[in-house]
Amino acid sequence: MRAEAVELRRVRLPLAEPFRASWGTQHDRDVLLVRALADGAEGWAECAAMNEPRYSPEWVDGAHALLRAHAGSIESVVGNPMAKAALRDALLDLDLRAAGTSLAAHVGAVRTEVDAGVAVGTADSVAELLDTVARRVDEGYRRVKLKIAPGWDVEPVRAVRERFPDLPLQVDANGAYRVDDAAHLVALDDLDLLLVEQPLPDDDLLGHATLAQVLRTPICLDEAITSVRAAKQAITLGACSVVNLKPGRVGGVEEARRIHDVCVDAAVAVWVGGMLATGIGRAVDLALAALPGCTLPGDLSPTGRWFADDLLTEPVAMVDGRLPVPQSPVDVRDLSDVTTSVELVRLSRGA
Ligand code: NPG
Repeated sequence: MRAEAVELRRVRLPLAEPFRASWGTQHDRDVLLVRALADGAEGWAECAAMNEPRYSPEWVDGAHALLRAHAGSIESVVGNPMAKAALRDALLDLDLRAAGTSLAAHVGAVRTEVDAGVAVGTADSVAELLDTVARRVDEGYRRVKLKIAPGWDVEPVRAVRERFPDLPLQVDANGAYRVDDAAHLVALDDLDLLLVEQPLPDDDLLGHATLAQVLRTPICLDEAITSVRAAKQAITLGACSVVNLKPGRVGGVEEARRIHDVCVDAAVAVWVGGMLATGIGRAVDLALAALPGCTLPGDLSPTGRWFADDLLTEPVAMVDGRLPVPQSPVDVRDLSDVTTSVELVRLSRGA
């Protein structure tokens, strides 16, 4: 279906708890929503770009400006995968709604529910970290990921492992180490971790391949996997044996599906990452997590984990540590009370 225009809508949502990453602490999420419009029909997507460009070069104001200026010719734009993903996935949602096909069916989902996993940020003390992890385990999450950074790694992770000997546990460095840290990181090998995620900077594939020779713990890449080509290179170089799939990071759900397929062919395990998604983005994440190659639990939590009051959709609830995979398009509620701006961009070409 040919879209005539896209609505670019910004909503500001307070986070139910602060999000602490190595690059800072965030208290709210300024979300860009894209609504594709055609002949009375609509399609929705959420842009993964964050308030600030600290996880990757994109940020919400940049993605917004890019789509305002280039929505009609997005396929000739270089880079900017999160902005592209938002537009492409809104257009895909428009088509799927019109066809009455669920995204889960479209991508080839093979499960109707998936295991929930949770990411736990750095803490001020090991005691505080243990309390947080205990709370998450009580809530029923089936896997916990701990953020690590130089100065906050082996000791806190060991404490969590000692307190929870059977907990499926993994760590994420968001690129905070250098290959020279290999001798230090090797201590993680005794802690029975599922994987260590993106230990080195996103452009250091060779460093990851070197590290993979030294560590027994499987290396997973996140930031480094920006496309099918990047995935093939990383796998061929031996830079990773696990891949974190995020549709925003790779330019949309179709590229994410292709990366999944490349990983399955190479016997590389896949799981779906999270970027503080509202119910709109979460539905996409859940459909991908139901693919056959997604054999590890994702960073997938109920919507209430990040957004206590301001849900954009029906809440996604966790039951017995699992989340349902949506079988129909999400119902987006009236957003007027959380909208900070809205504009219409006509698509004169392509799209
Ligand atoms: O539950 O959605 C979630 C958050 C999981 O911590 C999480 N994601 O590095 O993967 C990550 C991290 C992240 C969050 C990255 C926001 C970028 C933005």
